[in-house]
Order: sequence, then structure tokens, then C-alpha cells
Amino acid sequence: MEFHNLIYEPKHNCVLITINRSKKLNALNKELIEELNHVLRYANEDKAVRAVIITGSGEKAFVAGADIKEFSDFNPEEGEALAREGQSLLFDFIENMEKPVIAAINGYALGGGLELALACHLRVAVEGAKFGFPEVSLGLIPGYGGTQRLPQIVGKSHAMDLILTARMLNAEEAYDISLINDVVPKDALLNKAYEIVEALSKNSPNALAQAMKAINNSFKKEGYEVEKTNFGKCFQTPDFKEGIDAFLNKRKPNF
Ligand code: DAK
Repeated sequence: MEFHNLIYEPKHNCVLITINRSKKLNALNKELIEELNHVLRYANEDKAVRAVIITGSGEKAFVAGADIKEFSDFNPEEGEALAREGQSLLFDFIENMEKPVIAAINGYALGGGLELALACHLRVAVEGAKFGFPEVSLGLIPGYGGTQRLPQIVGKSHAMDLILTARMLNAEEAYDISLINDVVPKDALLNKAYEIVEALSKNSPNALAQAMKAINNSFKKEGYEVEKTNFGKCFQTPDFKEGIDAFLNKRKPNF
């Protein structure tokens, strides 16, 4: 398969996936989600692969969210359908993989980009990285598992704060609330991710897979259904139209 939106590099016993749409700050579109699913399936099945690292191309962004232009004219049914498809192809897929997936966050991790990082099993970030859920400023809610995984990882209080205010955190603040596992200087990001891979690779692959499954099962899953349904309900509301129009026309929304 030819990839238009990512670079896939086997490295020793792991694979490095670089999301490669830097002109659009690596925003996630449908084609990119399908390409990621393709390489992740391959990595999951290849016994030689012990872990996966996902990073973003360029200096600015890991992933600055879902591609706003792609879903700007969706109706509620299309919104809910895309949420279901995206979650099963990418976000739930990563969470349920048998190999650990590490997000190496090189810049903005916003909206769907932060949801991608949260679906990964471990997160390391560079000192200048920024984190946030801008969805409510677009008249939306996080639709790729963010309302579920964020409270699981940082607790309900920080999750309410981040999702309701839509404010951005820097890497140090993100580390302080356990949103990320480590912060490193810019040039040390991939080496840190490889160090983690090396440490994990000393352990039993079967035990890692079983441990991840057990940890995942410690959380109830019904909330994801509510998120998908309510995400769909946001489409075609006046707030959604205003939020998207404001972004596309580079102005502030007026709710
Ligand atoms: N989508 C599309 N294009 C994006 C983008 C995005 N999320 N983020 C950035 N870009 C594009 C910009 O439009 C710009 O394109 P051109 O104008 O050059 O053509 C280019 O990337 C460079 O961005 P800026 O010029 O804005 O760069 P700055 O350094 O000035 O600002 C920024 C960086 C990250 C602060 C800014 O780009 C920004 O605010 N970006 C948007 C952040 C955001 O709101 N992200 C989306 C959150 S909502 C769904 C499920 C989940 C979701 C959606 C659907 N379904 C199931 C349907 C999730 C939604 C979200 O992620």
C-alpha cells in the first residue's frame, strides 16, 4: 500500500510511524486514519515488532486535531458514523493492540491529536509541546474517546477543567497532572522513546499483552456510547456552524 500521509520505518525491534501532513499541522483526515489502521494492523501481527512509536513530522505539531475542513458540513448522522468508524479503526484499535504504542509528542497535541496520544499506552513529549481539547470552542465535544480516556488518565477534576475551558497546557503542566509520562528536550524525544522500547522488550511480550488487556478492562466502556451519540448531536447546531465558520474564516467564535 502506498501511503500519502505517513512514513513507516521498521527500526530494530519496533516501528516508527511519522504522521506526515506538516503543512496542515498533521491534522487527522479519513485517509490518514485508514493508513494508520493499515500499518498498525501489520505491526500488531508481526512477531518481530515489540512496540510502536507514533510521532508527527515537522517542528510544530504532533497532531493539531481532526481535520476541521473534512467534517465542517457533517450532519448528526454523519458525525456519529465517523466517530464510530474512527474509533474502531484507530483509537480503540491502538488501545487494544497487543504491542505497546508510545506517542512521541513533538508539538501541539490538540483535540483528536490528544485523543490519539491518550489512546496510546505511553506518552513522552518535548519541552515545548502543547496539549488541549479545543472542541467546545467549535461547538463540539471530543469525539474520539477523549471524554472517556482523559478522566481515566488524569482524573475527573482535571478532565472537567481541560474539556470545559478548552485551555492549553504546556508539557510541564501536562506532566504534573500525569497526562504524559515524561518530558524531554526536543532533540532527545526519539531516543527517549527508543529507551522505553528497549526496557519493554526485556519483558515477556505475552505478559505485556495480557497486562494491557487487564488494565484496559479496569474501566467501564458504556461512556464511549454516550460520547458517540452526543458527539453526533452537536452537528447542525447553530453553535457548531458558528465554531467551524469562525475557524475557517480565521476569526473568534461568538456563541
Ligand atoms: N484541521 C484542519 N486544518 C488545520 C488544523 C485542523 N485541526 N489545525 C491547523 N490546520 C491548518 C490551518 O488551517 C493552516 O492551514 P492554511 O491556512 O495554511 O491552509 C495550517 O494548518 C497551519 O495552521 P495555522 O496557520 O493556524 O498555525 P498557527 O501556528 O498560527 O496556529 C494552532 C497553530 C494549532 C494554534 C492553530 O492551527 C489551531 O488552532 N488549529 C486548530 C486546533 C483545533 O481546533 N483543532 C481541532 C480540535 S477539534 C470527529 C471526532 C473527533 C473530532 C472531529 C470529528 N468525528 C468522529 C467526526 C475531533 C475534533 C477536533 O480535533
